[in-house]
Amino acid sequence: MNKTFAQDVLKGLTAKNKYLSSKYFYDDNGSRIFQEIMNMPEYYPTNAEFEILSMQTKQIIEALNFNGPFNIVELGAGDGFKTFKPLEFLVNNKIDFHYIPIDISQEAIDILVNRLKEKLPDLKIHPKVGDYFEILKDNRKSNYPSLLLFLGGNIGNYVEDKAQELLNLFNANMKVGDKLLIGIDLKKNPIIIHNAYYDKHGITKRFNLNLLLRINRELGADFKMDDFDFYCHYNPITGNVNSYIVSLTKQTVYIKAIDKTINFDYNELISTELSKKYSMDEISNLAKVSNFKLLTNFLDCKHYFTDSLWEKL
Ligand code: AVJ
Repeated sequence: MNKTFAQDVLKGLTAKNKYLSSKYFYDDNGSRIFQEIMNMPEYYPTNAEFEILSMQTKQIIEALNFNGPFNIVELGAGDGFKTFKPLEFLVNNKIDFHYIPIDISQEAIDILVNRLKEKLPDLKIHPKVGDYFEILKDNRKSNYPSLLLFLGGNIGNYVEDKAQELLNLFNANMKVGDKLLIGIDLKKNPIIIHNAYYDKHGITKRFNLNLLLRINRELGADFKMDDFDFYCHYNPITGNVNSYIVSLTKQTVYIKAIDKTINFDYNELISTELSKKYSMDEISNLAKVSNFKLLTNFLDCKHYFTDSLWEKL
C-alpha cells in the first residue's frame, strides 16, 4: 500500500509536468478536511444530491421497475450520509431489499453500520470492505436484480477514456436489467463553480496541501507548507476544474522513502485534481458509449447536479 504510494509519488514528481493523484487526498486527515468542504455553503454538490435523494426517492424507486426483492450496492459508501433518507423511506415502506455498502475504509464502514443498525434496525445490511471490482464480481451471482449507486460526483475525477473504462467495468459486473444511479455535476454559471473550488476560506487549499503533509509523514519528506500555494481554474467550455499546487520559490525537497531530491522551479505546478462538469448531451453520450440506456435524469431544483439512472442493456 505504502509502496505504491511511494512509487506513484516518484512517478508523478519526476514527470515533465508534475502531478499527484487526487485519490491520495483521502487519508484520515484529508477525509476530515473533505467533510469541512462538504459543510461549506459554497460547495453545492453535497446539498444538491442530498435534495435529489431525499425529495425524489419515490420516483427513483418507481423508475427502477424491479418487481420483487432487490439489492442496493453502494460503491464508496463512506459514512453513508447521502443514502440515509432513501434507505429510511424504503424501510418505512416495507420494501424488500438488501443494502450492500462498499468502501475501502474499514473505519468509514464501521461508523456507517453502527449508525444504520441504531437508526434502522430492520435494514438488511451486508457491508463489504475493499476494492470495488473484487467485490462487484459477486453481483453477477446474485439472484436478485441490483441497483448500483456511484454517488457524489466522483466520476468527475476521471478523464474521458478513464471514465469510460470505469463504467465499462461496472457494466461488465452487472446483470441485464440492473440499474446504475450515478451522481454527476453539471455545467452551470462558472462563478458558482469557481466559488465552490477556489473557496475564500482556504479549505480546498488545505485539502490540496495535505497531500504534501502526507508525503512528509508517510514517506519522510521535507516539504515546507509556506513555500507552496494552491490554484484552481474552471474552464466553462471543457467543463474542467483543474487544481494545482504551486511552488512559490525555486527549491529542492528530499523524499527519504525513495531517496530522491526533487527540484522545483519558481512557480512550477503540481497537477492534483480534475473535477469535470458535464452537459446533458455529454451524459447521454457517456451512457451510450459504455453500453447503458439512460432512463431518467433526477435533478435538484437549481439544476446544479444530476443523479442519472442508467440500465444495463
Ligand atoms: C469528491 C471528487 C466529488 O471533485 O468535487 C472537492 C472532491 N475537490 N473540492 C470534487 C473535491 C475539491 C470532489 N469529489
